[in-house]
Amino acid sequence: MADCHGAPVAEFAPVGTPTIALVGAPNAGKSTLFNALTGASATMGNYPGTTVEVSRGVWRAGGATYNIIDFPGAYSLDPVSPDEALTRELLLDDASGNDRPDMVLAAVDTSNLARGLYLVAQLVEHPYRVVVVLTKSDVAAKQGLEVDPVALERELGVPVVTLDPRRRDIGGVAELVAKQLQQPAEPVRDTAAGDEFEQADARFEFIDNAVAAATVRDEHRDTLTETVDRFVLHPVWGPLIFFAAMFVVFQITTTVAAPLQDALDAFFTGPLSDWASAGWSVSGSDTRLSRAWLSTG
Ligand SMILES: Nc1nc2c(ncn2[C@@H]2O[C@H](COP(=O)(O)OP(=O)(O)OP(=O)(O)O)[C@@H](O)[C@H]2O)c(=O)[nH]1
Ligand SMILES: [Mg+2]
Repeated sequence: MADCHGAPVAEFAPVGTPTIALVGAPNAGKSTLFNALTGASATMGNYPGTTVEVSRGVWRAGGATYNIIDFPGAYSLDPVSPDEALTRELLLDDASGNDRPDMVLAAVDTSNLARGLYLVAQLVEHPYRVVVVLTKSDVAAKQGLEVDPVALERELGVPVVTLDPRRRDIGGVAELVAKQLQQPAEPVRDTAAGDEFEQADARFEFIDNAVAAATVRDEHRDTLTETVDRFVLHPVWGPLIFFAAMFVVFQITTTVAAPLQDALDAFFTGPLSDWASAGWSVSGSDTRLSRAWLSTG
């Protein structure tokens, strides 16, 4: 929808419209997906009772309409930031008194699969309908990594779809969301017995198995950053590179900067000063005064 100037404006869905929470690790592509789904017609504002800003929009997919809330990035439901606290509060504690979302769309960066799946591993222990959207498969492919969404779906127990939200190719996700909303909201996995550390260990094991089963190609090629890191973070080469870099900086500030400083100094006290005093004398000013002023600087 657009206003009379062609700019997108916020839409409001009728009461009773299903609400979908868009969650995932920071930088997973949530907002890009949100824009693709809603056509960027969003309202921004603090989530009620918090200082955390979220975007809300309406997604029209075929005959269906959904409210979408784009959450800030969260790696897990164990909050270490206000952003993560909001995700937990809304999805689990419901202490804010706001309506619980009917479904969760979890964006997971394929090139950081294990890291992105921790939140999913926690979500499937709760009574939620979850759909996983694998983003950045192009980035993963460049690193030699390819993930099979069907195998991942089998391992996780929730639907998985691969898409590039920048291309707005979102047909697949609409179908999965419509299907999931027909299903009862119930946990897919039991939370492991024991304390929170034992539960976290069980999730890591679950994720490792899922990643191993779903990875169809892993010819990991180092990115430029990883190659540089291998040298500069090396216990022997790292300090040597650091001292070499410091030496170069020191040399630049002394041997290279000193002649430049001298040249600038000579220019200001020589030709520039002569030119300015000549100009002043032509205009009738006191040449001796101006020359004295310029040479003292
Ligand atoms: N190459 C590639 N880039 C993508 C893809 N999806 C999203 N991006 C890019 O990833 C960057 C981060 O995307 P966002 O949508 O802002 O990520 P986010 O999850 O909303 O990030 P936070 O709100 O900070 O948690 C942007 O530059 C996107 O264009 C993808 O499938 N492939
Ligand atoms: Mg975002």
